[in-house]
Amino acid sequence: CTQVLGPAGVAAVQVSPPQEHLVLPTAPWWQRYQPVSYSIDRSRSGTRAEFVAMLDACKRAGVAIYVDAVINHMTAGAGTGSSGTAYTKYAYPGLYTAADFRPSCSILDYQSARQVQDCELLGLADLRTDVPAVQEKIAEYLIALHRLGVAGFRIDAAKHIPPVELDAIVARVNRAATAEGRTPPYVFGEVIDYGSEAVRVGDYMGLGYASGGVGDITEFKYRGIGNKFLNVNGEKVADLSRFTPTQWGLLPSDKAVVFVENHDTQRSDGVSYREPELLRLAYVWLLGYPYGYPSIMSSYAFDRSSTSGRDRGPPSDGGGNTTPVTCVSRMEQATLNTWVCEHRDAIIVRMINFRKAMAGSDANRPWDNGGNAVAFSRGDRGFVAINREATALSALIPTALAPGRYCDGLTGVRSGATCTGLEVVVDAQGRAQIELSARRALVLDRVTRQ
Ligand code: QV4
Ligand code: CA
Repeated sequence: CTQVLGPAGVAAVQVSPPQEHLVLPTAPWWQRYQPVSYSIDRSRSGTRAEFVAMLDACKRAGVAIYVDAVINHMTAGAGTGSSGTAYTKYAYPGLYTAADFRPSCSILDYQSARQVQDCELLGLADLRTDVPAVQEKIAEYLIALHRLGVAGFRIDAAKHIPPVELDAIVARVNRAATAEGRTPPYVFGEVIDYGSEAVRVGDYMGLGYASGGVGDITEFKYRGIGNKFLNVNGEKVADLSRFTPTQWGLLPSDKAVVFVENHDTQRSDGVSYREPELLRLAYVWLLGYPYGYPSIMSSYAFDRSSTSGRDRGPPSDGGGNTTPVTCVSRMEQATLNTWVCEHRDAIIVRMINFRKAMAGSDANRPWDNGGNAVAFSRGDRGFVAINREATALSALIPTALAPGRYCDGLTGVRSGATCTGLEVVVDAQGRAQIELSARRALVLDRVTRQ
């Protein structure tokens, strides 16, 4: 927060579930998605004091923290949690007893909303989120975090919690915040909806509003942009020049949390640090195009070709505790068990700046080459060009920019008459002569105009 995120202009960071969690000998990353209690005294990331120190440092740097809130379920078995709590699947000392869980059943049919919401996701004990006492315990957990300075929550497995019940929980949190003089937290639900199941993103549209809060939803369909960059199934980058949220059946822009990949999807397929050039270009689109609230997945390197590789937790000590993070200096250098830290990539950081500079401007003047190059303007203030071709691009492209000489925001900075990177001339008709080598992008901002 102090050295990287604050200076880069990052608004917020989503952190891993901080509560007490399941502990297994192999310490897979997903331990943290099986809560044992709502204590934050000890997780694999450290102690409560360390968590609070992080919150304070980030707050000072102007960076908000969003917590991944695992509130649909507890664990799938029995054991001792990361803070030493002994539990069984339906009994968590001082917190939940068997009566707080729904009758056990499996989710077999995603066409049945009732099954999806009232049965056990992955065999995880499903909380009776319809019961006020359970709602209150979950809300107390979130309220305690909010009091500490947590600014928002990702609601894990929101699709598995009936919207009215989730809204009742969020309302408790919002009302407590208002009563105590704090702004209600930002909340967004993880609802995976590719368009073919009973539960839809639209079911969660009003989340938190009745109680004065703000609620968004993850928009997984937008991951489709990754396929354009990977060229899977004949898809190509030029397809994006005709992109509109309605045509893709997406949520309205101001409701959608979007990403190239998240911590789940990055384990199966999708564009990743393994193809750094493509990943950078996908981020130029994600951050350059005005749709949704974008998030950047920051990872450690792992092998996605085997189950044990996919399950592998972050670099840890012998006790399964995450060790302090050291980032590789470039994505290209990532090797097994190192931190990739995509969020530090120079292109991605410059795109964060560009996105902020362009806030409030539309996308217009779409252009493409019919293949793997695309371009568009942002209001009359900016311009984005992406060349994913294996060869150089040379094209005269219409823009909404005023004539002049512009300095590419991805490779250079303007100081007086000098541009330290690529310079682009926009002619009297507003056309830009774009020369981009293979798999490169550029962005122009009118503040660099000479
Ligand atoms: C296994 C079997 C089950 C069996 C169960 C019971 O697969 O069929 O019923 O045992 O014995 C881990 C294991 C998983 C195991 C489960 C319970 O991987 O094999 O089930 O534990 O022991 C993360 C991981 C999961 C992990 C889970 C709990 O991704 O692999 O499961 O944590 O530790 C849907 C949902 C969506 C969800 C997504 C994964 O709609 O909400 O599946 N995404 C979120 C998180 C995700 C997290 C969870 C939800 C659960 O983003 O990271 O799952 O909190 O699409
Ligand atoms: Ca449920």
